[in-house]
Amino acid sequence: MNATTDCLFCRIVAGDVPADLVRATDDTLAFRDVAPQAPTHVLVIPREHHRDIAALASSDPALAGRVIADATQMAAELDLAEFRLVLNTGPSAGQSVFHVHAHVMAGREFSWPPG
Ligand code: DGP
Repeated sequence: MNATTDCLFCRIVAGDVPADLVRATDDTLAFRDVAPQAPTHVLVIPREHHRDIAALASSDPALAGRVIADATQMAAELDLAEFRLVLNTGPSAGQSVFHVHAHVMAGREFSWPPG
């Protein structure tokens, strides 16, 4: 796969696909999910292409840490006292876009176990 042209989230990073940006750092972007599953639903991604959190944590654990740190920092900036943080990893776990992303969801009650 050519990450820059074939990956939807790489195209968002490149500015070729529009996104409702919430936060940007040198390493990560946070933007609103196009199909929100909660009143607040933001995706946090590394700018660099990695397929999923397992691939990212194995090739660059420091960047994996920054994705999580930036997700929690973004939640604090949005005044989200409580939130759900989800990284679907693989199709059977619900991953549909294969550029690692952390879902930050808040503003409603969440059930457990997740479906
Ligand atoms: P997952 O199923 O965990 O891979 O989550 C992918 C999420 O990406 C899903 O919640 C919908 C969201 N999404 C898909 N296409 C777009 C898009 O073009 N823009 C934005 N902002 N979100 C998208």
